[in-house]
Amino acid sequence: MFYKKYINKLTALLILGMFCVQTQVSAETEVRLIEIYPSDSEAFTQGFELSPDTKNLILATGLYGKSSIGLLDLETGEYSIKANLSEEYFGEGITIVDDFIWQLTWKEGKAFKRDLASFEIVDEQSYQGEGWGIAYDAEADVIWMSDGTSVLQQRNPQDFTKMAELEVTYNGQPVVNLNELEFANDLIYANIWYSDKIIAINPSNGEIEYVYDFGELLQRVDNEIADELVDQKDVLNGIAHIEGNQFYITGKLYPYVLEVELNR
Ligand code: DDQ
Ligand code: CA
Repeated sequence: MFYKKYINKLTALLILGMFCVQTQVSAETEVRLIEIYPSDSEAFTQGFELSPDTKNLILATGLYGKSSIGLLDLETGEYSIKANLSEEYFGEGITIVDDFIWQLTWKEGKAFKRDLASFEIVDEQSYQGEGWGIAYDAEADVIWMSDGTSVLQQRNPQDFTKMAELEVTYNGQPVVNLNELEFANDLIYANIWYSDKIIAINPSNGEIEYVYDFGELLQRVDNEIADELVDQKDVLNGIAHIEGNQFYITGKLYPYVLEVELNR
């Protein structure tokens, strides 16, 4: 029958197509668990950073009336709040620049600049749109900021003025909901809201170079810990670079922090 050869051609095309997609997305990555630490399951984590002297793990939380910034002790899982935001602000990402911290707010269009040692507000700047994640590239001396769209904003780390925009894409398609950020290894690492994946973005063209899938690991850890706090946890959100390919990872209302290696 005449259509059979078309079916064969179609099948061949389909297989070829599948192969192309496969080869495009198959950059091999590995998430390797090093250690599990306790955390505060009441912390609605929105920002996560290791201080430059690696002595303090700084955490910032969200929700109206509950937004704060403070230190997380990995030995005990205790989160000690150093400053609270007033209740009209929903706290978002944080990043350290020299001896200060920028802290974003969700829909309030305000970035607070805090002293790294005292956490006191020393300046505040306004921006258009929402604030989600933020990360500092010390080498290029620029800030990267996410706002829930697929476009990252590059900002001046001193006065917060907007310098440029970068559309983030995967195989040419824009990727939205970029959340907590971290700059390391010449890449912008990002959580994606309501995803168990962390992506690594090339800052020169916005292309996602690596995808780290935490789904299986989180399932394994949750099964192991198996208490009700694990069931109450929200979305993966919190990337703090240690050194090389080592990171601390956590999420909103997570009772734990994972130390992992993100290998390519
Ligand atoms: N954002 O962080 C992704 C930008 C916004 C998160 C908003 C989550 C609202 C949750 C409200 C829960 C009330 C218990
Ligand atoms: Ca971070």
